[in-house]
Parts: sequence; structure tokens; C-alpha cells
Amino acid sequence: MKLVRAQSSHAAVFADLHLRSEDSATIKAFARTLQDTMETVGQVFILGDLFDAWSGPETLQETAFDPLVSIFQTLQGLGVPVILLRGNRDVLLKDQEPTLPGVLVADQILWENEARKVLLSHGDEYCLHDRPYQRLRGVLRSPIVRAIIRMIPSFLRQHLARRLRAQSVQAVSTKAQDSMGLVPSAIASALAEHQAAEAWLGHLHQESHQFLEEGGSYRVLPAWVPGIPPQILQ
Ligand SMILES: [Mn+2]
Repeated sequence: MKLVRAQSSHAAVFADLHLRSEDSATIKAFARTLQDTMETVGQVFILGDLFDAWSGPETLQETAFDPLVSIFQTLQGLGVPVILLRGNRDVLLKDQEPTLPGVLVADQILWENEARKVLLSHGDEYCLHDRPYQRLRGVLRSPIVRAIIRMIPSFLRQHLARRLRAQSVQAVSTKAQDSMGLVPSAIASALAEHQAAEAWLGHLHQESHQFLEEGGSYRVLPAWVPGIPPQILQ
């Protein structure tokens, strides 16, 4: 788990965009939203599943992704940091992806100012009721498995990414809602570990705000779709 400490400036926060080359309109809309946002914030956080499936840098070879690469270049030129967290759909993102200019890839962000300390994460690591998924997650996040996956030819990786996506879609639609659910005590432990009072998560796509018995609270961000503004952390 790679945790980065972010600057205290205002951040625009997005989650679960699930961008795919077949839907170029959403990619363009997201690029426009970033363009509109960058005048009011100092940084951008994306809480995982930016891509519906990430097999490696070849994912971006589709021209549909050009507006995304281009807005990242613009943000880099303006010195606006972009922190991209790995979600379960884009778990194979490397710490440094040269095809994503200026983007820092991580697993968690710790953001704080004088008044607040917030832990941001994709959130799938707290869905502990989902045992089969947690086993798969452990395998895919192991450095050795990732290194092996990167060595196989890109067409095989793309096939693997598509298979993972298909299985994920099927699993989500058949699983009982509570087995997908977050385990609040796991969030509370993570907050205690980092001495933070709030967690911001994605993954579940349904917006909610819950208080924890142990103290503190967590927010689940809505999945981003064109037309909704980013959540601003300030
Ligand atoms: Mn997810």
C-alpha cells in the first residue's frame, strides 16, 4: 500500500469514472470538467477506477483517451498535482506511468490542513465481507504477480483485464448487497492508524455519509458521471 501525503490546498475529488474507449463522450466530458475545475483548486485526487479496465500503457493507445492525456499534460504544465489511486479495475497501474503525464499513482492519500485530517482511499480494502474478492485483491496487488503480468504480451494482458472486468460485473450483480458492504471497524482502525477523523472512499458508487461508533466518520463518494461537479476537499 503506497500512501502519499498531499498538500493542504483545496482538492477536487473524483471517484469511479470507469472510463472506456467505447464511451469517448464521457472521457471528453471529464477532460472539460478538469479544465473548468483547475482554476478553483490546487490539486486533483481520483479515488480509483478512473479506468473501467487497465491492462497497461497500451490502454491509452485508443485515440478516445487523447483528451484525458492532453488535460493531464495541461495540469502538469500549470503545476497542478494529480494523485490517482488504484481501484480494483485499474489495480495494475504502476507507481509511475509515463503515458499519464504528471500523474502520481498511489493507494491512499492523507490530506490535512489546520482543521481537518482526511484519509482518502478507493475503499475496496474495507469490504472485508467479500472473501473471494479479497483473495483476488491480495493476489493482484502482490509485487511478484504484478511483475509477471507486466512481462506477458500486451494482447494477453488486455484479454486478462477484460476477463477480470467481466467477472467483476457478474460478481457485483449477483452478490447480496451486504456482502459488498464496508466493514466500519476496518475503516475505524485505518483512521486510528493515521490519526485522522474522516475517510473519503469510492468503490460502492452510492453516495453516503456515516458516523463510526469508534468516533470519526466516512463518506462514500458518488461514481462520477458527466454533469456532476467534483467533491471539493477544503
Ligand atoms: Mn471499485
